[in-house]
Amino acid sequence: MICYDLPASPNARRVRIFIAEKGLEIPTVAVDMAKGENKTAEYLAKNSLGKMPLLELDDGTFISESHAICRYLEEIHPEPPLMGTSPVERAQVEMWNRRIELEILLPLLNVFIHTHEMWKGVHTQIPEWGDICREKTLTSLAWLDGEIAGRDYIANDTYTIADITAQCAIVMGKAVGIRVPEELENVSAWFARVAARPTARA
Ligand SMILES: N[C@@H](CCC(=O)N[C@@H](CS)C(=O)NCC(=O)O)C(=O)O
Repeated sequence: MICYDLPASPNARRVRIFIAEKGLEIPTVAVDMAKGENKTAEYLAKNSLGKMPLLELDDGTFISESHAICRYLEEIHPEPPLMGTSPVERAQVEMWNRRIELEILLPLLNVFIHTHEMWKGVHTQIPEWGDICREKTLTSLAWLDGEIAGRDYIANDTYTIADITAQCAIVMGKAVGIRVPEELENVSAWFARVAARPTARA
């Protein structure tokens, strides 16, 4: 197996942390977006969207989309479970992961894409949209703070992919000056908890 990686990417980081939490060793290839390596014919043949992360299996199958990659790894290496173990748990982890993707990761990505230097000339930037997404992110963090009151982790009482998605989003937020406001005590405590895990810097 090979994992095509983009070191600065929150989505690629989600997969790296997932792999580390599973205790797996999967060789990675860093794709240099600045050099256009993800737009070469060779890479586009592997993933026609030219995005990372991307998992190549030993039989030549390619799996893109960070959640799909994690799902595959969870199926072949169920321990420790990171996506729930019963039908209800699996649904709740999925629900929370989706909520975090849509309510926090997506607006943060938009802040990044529409306001950060790195994306100048790569994607059309609409800074006003970035500002709207910045506000949306802060509203969503306040919502999450209420939701996780009394819980150590986001989806249930164990660490799951929903936590991984949220911690990667928050790490990326720092690059665009968005930090968890101090008054959001539940999110702050949760982030300190997940950031202290040995895998957090994967
Ligand atoms: N939904 C995809 C998103 C993948 C994605 O957008 N990756 C970004 C980095 S975070 C990328 O490779 N962008 C390259 C480009 O847009 O040219 C996932 O979850 O893996």
